[in-house]
Amino acid sequence: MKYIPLSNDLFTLNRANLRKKLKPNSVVVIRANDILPTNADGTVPFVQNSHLFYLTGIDQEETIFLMAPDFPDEKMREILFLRETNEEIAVWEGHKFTKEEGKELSGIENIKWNHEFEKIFYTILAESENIYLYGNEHIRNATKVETANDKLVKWCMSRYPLYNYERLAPILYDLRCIKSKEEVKAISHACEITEKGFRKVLELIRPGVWEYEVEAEYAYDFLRNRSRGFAYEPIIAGGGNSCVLHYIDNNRQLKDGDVLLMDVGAEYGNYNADMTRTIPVNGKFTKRQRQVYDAVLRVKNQATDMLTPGNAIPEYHKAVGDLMTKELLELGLIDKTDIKNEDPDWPAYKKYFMHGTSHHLGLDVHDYASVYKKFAPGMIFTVEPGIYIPAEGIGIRIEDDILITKTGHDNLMKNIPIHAEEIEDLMNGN
Ligand SMILES: [Mn+2]
Repeated sequence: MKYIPLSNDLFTLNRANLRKKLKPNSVVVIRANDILPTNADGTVPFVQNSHLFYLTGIDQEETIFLMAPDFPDEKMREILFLRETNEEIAVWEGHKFTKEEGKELSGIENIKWNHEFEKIFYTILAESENIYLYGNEHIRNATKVETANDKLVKWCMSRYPLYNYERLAPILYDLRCIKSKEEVKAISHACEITEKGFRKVLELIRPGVWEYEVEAEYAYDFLRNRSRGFAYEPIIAGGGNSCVLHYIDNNRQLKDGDVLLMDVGAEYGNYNADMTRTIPVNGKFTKRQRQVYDAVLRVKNQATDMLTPGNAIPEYHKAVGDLMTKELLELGLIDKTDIKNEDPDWPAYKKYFMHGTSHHLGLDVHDYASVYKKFAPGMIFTVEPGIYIPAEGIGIRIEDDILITKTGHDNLMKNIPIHAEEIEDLMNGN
């Protein structure tokens, strides 16, 4: 990994918070994601299980974390199992964490090699009643792949069928949606790296540049700043492509008079930024583009004002829908009849703004918590309204990352240029 490790106080605090949520005589066990295959002997770059990282700070494959807070022998209450390295692994794959490093990164005292896991787990179970395991409960999770933790669940439940099983996911989702100071710092840093990339790109863009050249510029800047790279597949969408919500081909040439929509964020220390900016390819918005741009920006600003403690996603999304309806009327994209005849489940504004406005952001780009959970200090949300008009080849989305505070909110992207004139000035070297 390229980043400077986060303080192990963060992971120690996370474990302490989890401990408070467990039933008496419980065991928690969670393991690293698998390294996934591509073809032949190829593999996808390793991505750690975000919950295991949250509890241990360990960014390495084949890691297992075991916690049994009520176990009589204090030394056995928290154990981290690491992949045992050898000379061959050292030659082919390079360095793997030593026990000392595992301890330093995680704050966990008792570090074992992972071949010892089964025996120790069995010993701990002898004094336990409940076993907490992790299954992915994100409402949009639709993967067909069996994960390392899915396999652990199967193995554990067939090997030890007489224990009481509990779900780790709801507890971790609840804890993870409130970010600690250290986490806010990491996400803010990812936002700063994203800003650097954006400012560079503003100088580079002109008619004739290709979308992939823009993508390459961000990648260069992110890596130079100790980021692993993109937090998610970047969307670099010129002209009509800006209306394709998940456009990731990034293979077209930018044309005079077009807008360029860029939904791009840097990763840092496993934390993510999620930004969208839409700019004029030639450095000056047309009158129509500017009208739409300012409408989206007004909705974004008013939506941000509603990201305060006590509000919640369902009411919030409805209120943003009302703001958007007003703007679309002004732009002449919908009329009063459209609104009168609208389906309450799919209001008229959805024709031009068909996605949600906000999602949690953290170790996962789409961090997860119940949509009914009230906004609370420490939550970080994106705010990302858009208006997409395929008939005019104009798609505009503007997205910032917002921290909810006790008194309101703090925009973690407040330094990233957003006003139309500001963007035009920077593009024209003013
Ligand atoms: Mn987003």
